[in-house]
Amino acid sequence: MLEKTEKIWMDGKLVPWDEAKVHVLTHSLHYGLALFEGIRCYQTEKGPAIFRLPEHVKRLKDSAHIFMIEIPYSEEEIEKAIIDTVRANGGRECYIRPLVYLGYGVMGISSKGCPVNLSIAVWPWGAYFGEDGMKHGIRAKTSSFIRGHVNSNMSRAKVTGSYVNSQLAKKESVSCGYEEALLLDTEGYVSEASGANVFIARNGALKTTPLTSILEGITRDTIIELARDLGIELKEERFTRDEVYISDEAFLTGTAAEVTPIRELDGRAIGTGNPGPIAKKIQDLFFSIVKGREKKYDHWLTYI
Ligand code: PPE
Repeated sequence: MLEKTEKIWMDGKLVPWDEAKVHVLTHSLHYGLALFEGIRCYQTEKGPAIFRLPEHVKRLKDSAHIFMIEIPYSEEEIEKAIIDTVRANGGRECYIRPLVYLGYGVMGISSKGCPVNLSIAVWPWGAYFGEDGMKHGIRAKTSSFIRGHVNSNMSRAKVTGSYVNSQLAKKESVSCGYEEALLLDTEGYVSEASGANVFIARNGALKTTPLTSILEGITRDTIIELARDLGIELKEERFTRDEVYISDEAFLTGTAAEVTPIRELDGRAIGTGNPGPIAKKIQDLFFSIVKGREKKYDHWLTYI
């Protein structure tokens, strides 16, 4: 169950958690178009810090631009509102969820004239797959549902509608006893997980899906930069599900998932069936960075 915090930012005001409500005829509730972000604030020795805040706010703006929706706030105003919300909730470690939605006043698919609203909520959210998944890796299943065509839902946008597909895949995997779904693209190559990007490692080199059918993950971008800095070869190249089967290692990246090893796909152990050395090295560095312990990457943190 969701753990309540105190205040939620709604269109410029911080309102008590229980009063952050919308009308049932809110446009986005009916037609599945809202833009959102997932951001994490970590506790560091220098106080709370938000990881890659400007990049997340820029992606929110870009998502809205793709759908021709004008957010009535600038990027600076949204960043400030996010910081204010975290502060208003005690500056604790949290997951931050900004949501741009089409509000109340217009019905019909053409949302012309519909108000555009922004809300920002924060809540504590530990390891996405639990501490055990983070440490020992998770089991995934290739989904019978595929990721949409690149001209279907617009993969560069973090749009709620795309998560209908994610939910189908996730429910299928979970009901079959797995923790996560691996979705393929329209041509049958690996795309991404229901809520995270995918990396594999073979013979000491990393591969991740190119930016076609996937969300342009900010954690993915982070890991690409870290791999390069660590001198690990990395290719952004399509790969098949059987290449995952015969990989030495595989892992997921995402704001919620952070860096989570995948230990099994479709009943086949990946490598030894335990998190491998590359995944562990990257995971350790990632957590050291978000906790503010790596000077070199401190520019990714907004201390609040
Ligand atoms: N692909 C998808 C489909 C996705 O939803 C996410 C994030 C990513 C890739 C990774 O993106 P990034 O967070 O920028 O590295 N998924 C968000 C929602 C998860 C949820 O269950 O809700 C997240 O991680 O915040």
